[in-house]
Amino acid sequence: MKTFFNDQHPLHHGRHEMFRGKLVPCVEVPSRADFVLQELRARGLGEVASAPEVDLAPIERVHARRYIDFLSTAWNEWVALDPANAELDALPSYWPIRTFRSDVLPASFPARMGLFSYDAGSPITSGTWPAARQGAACAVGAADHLLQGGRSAFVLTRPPGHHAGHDFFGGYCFVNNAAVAAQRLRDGGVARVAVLDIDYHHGNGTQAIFYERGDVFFASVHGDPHTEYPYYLGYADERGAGAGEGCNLNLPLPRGTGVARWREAMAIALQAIARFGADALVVSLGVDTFAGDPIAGFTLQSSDYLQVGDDLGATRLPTMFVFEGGYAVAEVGVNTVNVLEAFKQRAG
Ligand code: SP5
Ligand code: ZN
Repeated sequence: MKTFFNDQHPLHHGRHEMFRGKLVPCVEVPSRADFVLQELRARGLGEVASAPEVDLAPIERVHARRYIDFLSTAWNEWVALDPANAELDALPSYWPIRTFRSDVLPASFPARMGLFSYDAGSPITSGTWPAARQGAACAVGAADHLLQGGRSAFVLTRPPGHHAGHDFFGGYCFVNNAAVAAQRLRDGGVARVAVLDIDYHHGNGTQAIFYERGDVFFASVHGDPHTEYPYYLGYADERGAGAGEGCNLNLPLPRGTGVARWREAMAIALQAIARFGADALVVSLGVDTFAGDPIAGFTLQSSDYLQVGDDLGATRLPTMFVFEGGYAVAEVGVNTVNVLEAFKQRAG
């Protein structure tokens, strides 16, 4: 399996996130990706390549121009507010909910920061944009690998992407790598693409991007949003709209769910993807379903990820994996590579 590694990822290095009234150390840290890379190499999973830098066109297929403009200038604008800000992460303080306007782009940078975000847990740092942009380049590289006949690929990048929407960041995500890849596959001639999201948290950004589309199926197994982040999306009654009616499947599960029930849910998602008639599969691979994850609530064990990879390999679809969450840093490499290695063994 060919890995597209984002070697720019350490440029994104948040210091703090807002959590229940306090600034606390970020859980989404650079060492996450380094542990996965180390494990990939130790187990000889295959070639590790970096992606050629791409222009913004494939990102603009998914994200709004004014949002990309915001991301690419955000750090400089943050420091321009006050030179002392160079030592602080940028976090939003104001949000335009419901009866506020979102068509007006305020001149104030803090106002724009709120316009383009939905939480205060996703700091922008000096290197957030170059890291996120290069992550999208890796997603494009992996999609192109499938378009050229490759059977599988892995995008090893951070920051993650599945919470980022058409014009907003949140949930540690800025550019939606899985969505960029799915759209790239469509633009390259793949008629029907499925995105399967198995991160602990619902992939609200990916769902929203494709919600009214009949050409990209979105399925997600995740913690029940009644109690779990991102709270405001990911319920079972969200089934797609317009041309996308029936092309969205949410399988929320309660905190404490173990591997048996979790695998049953993934099997239901895979059946729906087969019925849809997908020609290629993008897996948003978060391993924050692990029992030891510090911010999640399922109880999968490291060995269970071998079974997950085997289940995915049985679909026989050209498949690309995109790294999302997983915050038990010491185990994140083993858990991720267990999925990939078992997939490879099953799929050949
Ligand atoms: C990609 C992904 O997995 N995003 C998850 C975003 C979850 N954000 C909300 C969780 C807040 C917990 N962080 C505070 C940790 C204090 N111990
Ligand atoms: Zn997650």
